[in-house]
Amino acid sequence: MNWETERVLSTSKFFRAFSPSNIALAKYWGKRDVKLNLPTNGSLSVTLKSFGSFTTVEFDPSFSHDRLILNGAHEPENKMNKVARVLDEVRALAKTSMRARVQSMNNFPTAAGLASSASGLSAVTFAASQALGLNLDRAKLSEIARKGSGSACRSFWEGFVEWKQGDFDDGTDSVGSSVATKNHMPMKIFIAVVNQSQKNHASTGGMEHTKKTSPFFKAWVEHAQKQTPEIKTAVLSKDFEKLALLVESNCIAMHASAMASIPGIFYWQPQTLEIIQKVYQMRSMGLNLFFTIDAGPNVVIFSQEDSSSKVLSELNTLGVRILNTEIGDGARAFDPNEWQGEA
Ligand code: 2P0
Repeated sequence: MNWETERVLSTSKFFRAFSPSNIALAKYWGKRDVKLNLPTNGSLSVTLKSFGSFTTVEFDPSFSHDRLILNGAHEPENKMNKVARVLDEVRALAKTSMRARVQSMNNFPTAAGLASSASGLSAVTFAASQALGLNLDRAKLSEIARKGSGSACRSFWEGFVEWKQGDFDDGTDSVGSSVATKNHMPMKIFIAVVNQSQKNHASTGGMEHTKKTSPFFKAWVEHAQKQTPEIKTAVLSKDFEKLALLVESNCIAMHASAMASIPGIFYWQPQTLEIIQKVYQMRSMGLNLFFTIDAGPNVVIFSQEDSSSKVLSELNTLGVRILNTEIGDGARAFDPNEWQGEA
């Protein structure tokens, strides 16, 4: 995509936004309200510096319907649900019925298994609201983005971000907020890319299936409700050792609840376990690191800076692609010259 040559009509309202992906240290896995994406437990994430969605939203009175061009390809209308939900919310606030053209490019490889719905839906929310002249604060942007995709509500802040479970039926108190800045607890982030194919169970369906059929779902929710505040405390007190144990336990409990569904959902592949073993081995060598795994086979490894060069050289012996980044900033405007293609 060439951002310079994209068509912008003289009558249109237009904005470009970059929004980063985020990786949960305390995971979201289960909804108490499917329509509003209200979670069964709070979660806490880290905002990624280098990987996210570069998104333009253009509203024009001449457009007859909403369109989404994702990584250069037109998406069929039946794949527009999440984007349309966000656009409808923004239109209602701006009191307009103009349709939109959304163009979004991810700079991370599709195979990286990063949450493209988190970066994509937060970018659409920010760009659409700015294009229509709404100067919404981050909490309001977070509330709107959550209705598109739950994890998107965490991409508006730098550093460490909490998404509160909330108590209200309308979800207005179930939004993200900043826990700590990106420099609070510096870490290197490595993504070990196990598999090139798309994941076999989309998160939305995977969560519902786990909730309906897994004998461990209730235990997972109780565990997560207890652990999320503990993970927040470990972050605030910069207790890396405690954080490592809690994050790995949270990840394994989430996956165990999904695996016990009927039929089971296995996101892990043999190499996923091999990398977990490698993390344990590196820790026994005195390196400071921990892992987490989202709804796919790839492993995300967080390393303290003093261990990171040794961790990277050990990871490179595994024969899988390793992407690396750091903790970064939340959603913002972008200049088209920033786009450098897929990492
Ligand atoms: C998380 N995941 O906390 C967890 C861990 C995947 C595993 O948030 O249905 O794409 O759109 O609200 O946000 C992925 O879930 O799901 C996710 P929807 P979403 O990062």
